[in-house]
Amino acid sequence: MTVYFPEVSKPIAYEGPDSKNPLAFKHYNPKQKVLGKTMADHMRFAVCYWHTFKSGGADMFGVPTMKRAYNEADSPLKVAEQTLEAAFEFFTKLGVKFWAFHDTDVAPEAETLAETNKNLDHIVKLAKKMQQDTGISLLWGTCNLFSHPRFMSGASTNPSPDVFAFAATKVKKALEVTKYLDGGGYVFWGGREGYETLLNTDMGRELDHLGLFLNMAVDYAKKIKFKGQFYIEPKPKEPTKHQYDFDAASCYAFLQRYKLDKIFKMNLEANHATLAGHTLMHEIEFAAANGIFGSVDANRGDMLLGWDTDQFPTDLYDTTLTMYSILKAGGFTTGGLNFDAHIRRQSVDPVDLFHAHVGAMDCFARGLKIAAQLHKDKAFSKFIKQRYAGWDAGIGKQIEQGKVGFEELAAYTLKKGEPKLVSGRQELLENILNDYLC
Ligand code: XLS
Ligand code: CA
Ligand code: CA
Repeated sequence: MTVYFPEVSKPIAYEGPDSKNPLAFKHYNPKQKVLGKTMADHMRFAVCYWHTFKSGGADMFGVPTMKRAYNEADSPLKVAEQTLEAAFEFFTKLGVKFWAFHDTDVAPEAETLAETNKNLDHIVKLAKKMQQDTGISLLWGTCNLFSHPRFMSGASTNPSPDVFAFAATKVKKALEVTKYLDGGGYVFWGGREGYETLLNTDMGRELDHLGLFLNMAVDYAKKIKFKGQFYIEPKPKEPTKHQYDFDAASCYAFLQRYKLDKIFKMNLEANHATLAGHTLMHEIEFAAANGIFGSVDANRGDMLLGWDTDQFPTDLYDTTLTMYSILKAGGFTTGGLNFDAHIRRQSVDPVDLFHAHVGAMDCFARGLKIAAQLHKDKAFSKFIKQRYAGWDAGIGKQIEQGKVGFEELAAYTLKKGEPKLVSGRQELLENILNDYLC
């Protein structure tokens, strides 16, 4: 069997914080228990197929920079087979238990959809065997409804019903494939479900079509007995100027309107939160507060750039706060941390893929340990509890219990007078966070 990553001869091991080996974990010890659960179970790391194996460093100004042995073959199907082998070698050496892919990442598109589906069937059969042999599972499957020119004006929100039908046909197949691979979930990212200009767009009609489409997907999943979790992935812009699934809050409003809020959860991406003017922590806490927190695409943007750079997460401040909110939300059930990130154009060597993933996993492991300590010590929750204590008794309790209305509150206020100013202690809390980080 061909070895595609000879630079890494054995699985990446945990060597502890003093190790100087760049290809070892210094903090991620999969079996180590944190708050009663192993690190592996807390984080459920997944490698994403599209960035890690299919993006070759191309950008708008230049062709791919990265050469990969698995791309050398005389037919696209052979390339797909080799890439799959390389992917499972990579997952195994890295020690992750999950992967994620779009239909078009794993199998080549042919002249007709029927032939494309044949390619897909061939590849997923091989993938099923590799999953069985390695114990690696599919975190979620999805369908690419944005790259082909037919989807230039959207998929389910396309002005043409023929494109809607085409997209439905592709999602039908992707759901079957995800079920076949025992996928734990299925993601809908609305790649081009949005608009460039309202001058040519019937927004209300497009939203109705998106709602119809997702309901059809739910019906079909029931029919084929696909039990995985459905996720919707917010992103405010790019590729379209405005995307309907803008952020967790707008997705939640949409899901409620189309009676999907009990079925879908959120797949939240760090970089998308940034683009929406939020933090990932905000998105997770909003989702958790509304019972729709599901999974995370772990990456980061660049605060100096306004686009989706999909970089590997290496900022300890971010990973700590992400893990803090995930722990607060009760942790993952079906979801996980999927590295929806790609190495930079200049990181041309296959070993750079390992450096990126090892560093990101370690950064999350450190974040988890710090976040767990913050929770254990109630570093912030003690303060928050105290801050809202007024609601646990007296007038606060009466308001929460619906026992008083405007008249009672007016009588109360006129008697009590001006409320006392209470410090929010932001600077103190930020200092406490820094104390835990260092
Ligand atoms: C693109 C999205 C995409 C989804 C899956 O910005 O992040 O990769 O995660 O379709
Ligand atoms: Ca994503
Ligand atoms: Ca992204």
